[in-house]
Amino acid sequence: MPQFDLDSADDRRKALRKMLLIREFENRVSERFADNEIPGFVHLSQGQEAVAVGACGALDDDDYVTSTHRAHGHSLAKGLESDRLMAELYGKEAGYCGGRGGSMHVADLDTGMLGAQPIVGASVPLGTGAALTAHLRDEDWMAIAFCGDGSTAAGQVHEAINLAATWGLPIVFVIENNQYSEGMVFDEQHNIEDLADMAASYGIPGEIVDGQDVEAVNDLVNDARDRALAGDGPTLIEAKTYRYRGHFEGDEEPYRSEEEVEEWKRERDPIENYRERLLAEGVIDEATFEELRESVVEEIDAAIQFARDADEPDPEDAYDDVFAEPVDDVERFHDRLRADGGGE
Ligand SMILES: Cc1ncc(C[n+]2csc(CCOP(=O)(O)OP(=O)(O)O)c2C)c(N)n1
Ligand SMILES: [Mg+2]
Repeated sequence: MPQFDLDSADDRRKALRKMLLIREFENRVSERFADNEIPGFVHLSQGQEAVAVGACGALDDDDYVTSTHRAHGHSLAKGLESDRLMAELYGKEAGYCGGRGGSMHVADLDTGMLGAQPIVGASVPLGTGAALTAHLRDEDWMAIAFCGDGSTAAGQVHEAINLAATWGLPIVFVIENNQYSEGMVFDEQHNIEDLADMAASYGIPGEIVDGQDVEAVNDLVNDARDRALAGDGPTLIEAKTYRYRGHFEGDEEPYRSEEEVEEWKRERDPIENYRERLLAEGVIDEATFEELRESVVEEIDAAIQFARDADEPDPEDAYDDVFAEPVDDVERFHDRLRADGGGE
């Protein structure tokens, strides 16, 4: 069953809270990073919350997602807990990857989060591999591969989408078009206006959605998931969105104006717009909204405290989890591929 049914008032409040949680998580990460409390490198997604929450809200617990270097929103939206995610960013043992991964490598197989991928484009073949697993095992789950607009100029993205389309795999490709790839503006990198048009070259449906509208994203991904599970193959969705922060924390952003950023915040903010809609439709009142806001602040206060108090990893364990166990049913996969006419 999908995480959210956005016909239900309760689930609409949950979707709003989840977007607020992601916003608060990242605002606080930005502060803690500036204070040198969080090591490494962080990429934030404020402004893009409706894509993560709308898309992951259409998924069942058994479904998987793969993500990019900008993964906090996808991780929280899929169901990772804010405290263990924060601890991972702090490099602590209690983090999802024992503090070895940090912001750009967080993964939790139990929650269906197959991993943030700092190699641009890598989320797409990884998600396609997950979908191939579901297909070969005849299992009833699917995957979403999130990727950025910039990643669609990378070869592995096309190779993977082509295979997924040709083999009819149960996957939805969600391109978050936030209009920038590091400091490169969209039209310096692409000769088409809408990345959804790429879908025609693979013979799969391509859809454009307002990435600032959580319910529109959710509707479209719900339909695409149904197609995937019915054996009708992948869908490519382009969500038009915008990131408020620089490419990374510390980016001086010479490639865009402050006015542009302010206009998106003022006119197109996914949380403010959803708040107004739910107020207008009587799903929340101001007091309920305040309670939701306070509850996410409390949750993130606790997550930061948890991360600060957690132990450092033991250097003795540095080589644990480096090598994977062999997959025991690899022979069974070979048999199935041979029966399908390939895989020698
Ligand atoms: C293969 C590869 N090339 C280059 C980089 C450096 N790099 C990191 S993020 C990024 C831009 C990605 O843009 P996009 O896919 O639009 O994602 P966004 O940052 O906008 O979320 C680049 C070029 C990388 N990490 N991996
Ligand atoms: Mg981008």
